[in-house]
Amino acid sequence: MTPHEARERVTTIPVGRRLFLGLVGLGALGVAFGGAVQRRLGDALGSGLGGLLPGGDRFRIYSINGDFPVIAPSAYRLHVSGLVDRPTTFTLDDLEAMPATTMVKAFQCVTGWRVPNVEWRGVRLSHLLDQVGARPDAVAVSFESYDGADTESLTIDQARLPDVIVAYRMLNAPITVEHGGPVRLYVAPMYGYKSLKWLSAIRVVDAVEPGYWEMNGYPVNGWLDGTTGPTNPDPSLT
Ligand SMILES: Nc1nc2c(c(=O)[nH]1)N[C@H]1C(S)=C(S)[C@@H](COP(=O)(O)O)O[C@H]1N2
Ligand SMILES: [Mo]
Repeated sequence: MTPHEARERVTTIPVGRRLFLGLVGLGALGVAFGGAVQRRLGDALGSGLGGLLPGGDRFRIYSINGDFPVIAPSAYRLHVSGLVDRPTTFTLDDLEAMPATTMVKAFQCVTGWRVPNVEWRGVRLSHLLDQVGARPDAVAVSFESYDGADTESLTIDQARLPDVIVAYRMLNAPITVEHGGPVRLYVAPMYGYKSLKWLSAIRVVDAVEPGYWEMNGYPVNGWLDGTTGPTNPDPSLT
C-alpha cells in the first residue's frame, strides 16, 4: 500500500473554520519568524479551538487543511523508502516492539505557547534508519503526513539525534487523533512545527526538502535555542 492509498482509507474529522482560516492567512502572509502577525495568529488559533478539545492540556491543536485524519491503530502504516537498502512498511505493533525511548520535555510553538513537562515515548528515528539500512551517502530525511498537507525534513545528522523519535505515546497515553496519533514525529530540540503529526511516510533523500512550515517563512533548522545548531550543513538554510 502506498502512502496515497493509505490516505484514501483514512476518514477525517472537520475542525473549526476559524482555525482553518488562521492557517490559510499564515500561508498567504508568509510571516516573518517570531513576528507580531504570527503571535496574533497564534492567539486566534488558541481561542478558536484549543479550549474546545478534551485532553488539550494547554496545547493548541493545529491542522493545516481543517481536518484530522482518523487512523485506527490496526490500520496504521509507516512507509520508509528512498536511499535505503530495505524499504519497509512498519505497523504500530512493529514500532512498539522496538527499543523505546521516553522523554519529559517542554513543548514549544514558535507562536509563543509552551507546555512544560510533556512525556513522550517512541522509537528513535536513528533506530528506524538503521533497520532499513539508510545509505551512507544520504543527506536528509523527508516526512509526509496522512493529512496530505504537512511535510517536514531534517538533515541526516539531525534525524540521528537521540532525542528525535517516532512517537506513539504523549501525555502519558496513546497519542490522540487531534495530537497526531497513532504516530507522530517528535523532534525534541526544535520548535513544535518540526513535530509532524499523523506521520505516514519517511523518505531518505539526497537533499533537504523544505517542508510546509518552512515554505511559509519558518526556519528549516528550528532549533529551540535559536542557533543553527552543531549539525547545520548550510548556514543559508536557517
Ligand atoms: N500534520 C500536521 N502536523 C503538525 C501541524 C499541523 O498543522 N499538521 N502543526 C505543527 C505545529 S506548528 C505545532 S506547534 C505542533 C502542535 O502540536 P499539537 O497540534 O499536538 O498541539 O504540531 C506540528 N505538527
Ligand atoms: Mo507551531
